[in-house]
Amino acid sequence: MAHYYTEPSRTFSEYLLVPNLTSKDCNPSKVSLKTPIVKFKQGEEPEFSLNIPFSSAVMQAVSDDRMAVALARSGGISFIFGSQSVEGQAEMVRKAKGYKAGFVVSRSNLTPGHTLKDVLDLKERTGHSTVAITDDGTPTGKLLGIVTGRDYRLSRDPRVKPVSEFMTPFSKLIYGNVGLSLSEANDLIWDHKLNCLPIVDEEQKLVYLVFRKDYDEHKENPYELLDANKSYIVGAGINTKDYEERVPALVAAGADVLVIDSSDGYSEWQRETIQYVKSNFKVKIGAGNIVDREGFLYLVESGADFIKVGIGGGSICITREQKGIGRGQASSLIEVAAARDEYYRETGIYIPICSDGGIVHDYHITLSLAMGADFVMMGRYFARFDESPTRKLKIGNNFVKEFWGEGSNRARNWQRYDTGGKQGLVFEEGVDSYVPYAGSLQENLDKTLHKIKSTMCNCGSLSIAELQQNARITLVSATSIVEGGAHDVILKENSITGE
Ligand code: RVP
Repeated sequence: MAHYYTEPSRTFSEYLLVPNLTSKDCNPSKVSLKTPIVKFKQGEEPEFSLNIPFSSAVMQAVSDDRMAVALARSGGISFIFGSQSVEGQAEMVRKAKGYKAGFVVSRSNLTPGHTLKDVLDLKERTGHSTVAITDDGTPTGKLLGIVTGRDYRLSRDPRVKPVSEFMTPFSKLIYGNVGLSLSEANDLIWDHKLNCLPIVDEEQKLVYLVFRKDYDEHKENPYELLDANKSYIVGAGINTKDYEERVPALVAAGADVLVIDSSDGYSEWQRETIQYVKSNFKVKIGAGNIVDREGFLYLVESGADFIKVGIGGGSICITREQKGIGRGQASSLIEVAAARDEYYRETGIYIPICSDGGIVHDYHITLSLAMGADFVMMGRYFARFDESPTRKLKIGNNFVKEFWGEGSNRARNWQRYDTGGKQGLVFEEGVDSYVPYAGSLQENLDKTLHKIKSTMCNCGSLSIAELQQNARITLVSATSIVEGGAHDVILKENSITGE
């Protein structure tokens, strides 16, 4: 006979946190959100931790190299999407790893033979007023000079004037050599009143530009997540089909943490993939998604470094409707967290868990941490920002960003949903949609983090571990959910009704 669960499966919106005593020294500025992302032994430190408990989803519409840089800069991690060619994904990882905070690869380049008109056209196209002049017009050619807006007079200079006649030539440039630290570069910028400092190698080839404003920006990111070489920590998604080609390429490109991206991870395919990675590479690997104790233990015993929880809760996901599998995100998380704690008590090995999908309100993040998640993975949340890889469109009077599921026809990520047999997407498990455009990642993240920290203080907790220990969580009735929003008043236009 089939097994019947006695409790219905529940979502985050069915729960609330009940405040604990808040002591006078418990305030948001003192809260630490540092959290482990890979397994570790009792008494030891995990090899990788996040400074904020956020990861961005393994999705075409969410996690590319730009998102990876933006999120690592704020203390979280992106898992660059795997539903693309091995070369394409490895290139994104390489770009994100190669990005040195404050050091940028020059985006506007010309040769001395170009003209003032070419400079103006390029400025119009890119918006950059600093143009590097190299022998071959590439960002890594031999640096021959720099052109800025101060080098020409639009009222006097003919548009056909060659760049060689008005650029600041290399012999008059202040430049730095490869290996210079950002603060040394900044000293040169200040000492010589520069806006931009080129960095060249021993053959005078251009490597980076350092801009004054980027240094200031860098200083504002105390949480940034860096490896020992001061590159950002970068994650990447893999599947259980082409791992023998994909994993070596991702590791060679510098990926720090991999995750097997699958809608149902309780499978022998995942065990084989984990074992292949563990026996050939040092790179860390997470697995999932699972929704119960059995799935958790199976993947842990297969060697996974962290476990991802959740089936069917994603905003664009229709797996539950299409296949009738899944479980409410809160119920899944509560059961898996209990299994994780039991495993820790028995073995002394702590396995971080990631709650993936179904975060709608900021407080859902705090709830999931309180229920035992070490970090969350979000798609919709990040898709709304400037940094996501999709188009921003105006629909009616509102700006939106495109957002589609990995199981939609648009992404055609059949490997994520494959259970053996026919290779290809036979039916859709995700939709193609829009999400409201919300501006920059940093701005939104700051607000969300503040909310989380302030709720943690209501719960008398200064760290995620304390929250998990101290939290008191109550189920809410359908009528008390109504009570939680604005009710029995006539709302004025532009009132805040949600996030
Ligand atoms: P959300 O944050 O609610 O947008 O959920 C994102 C999650 O949804 C992803 O991390 C993934 O687990 C899941 N997903 C992605 N594509 C699809 C689909 O097409 N069904 N589901």
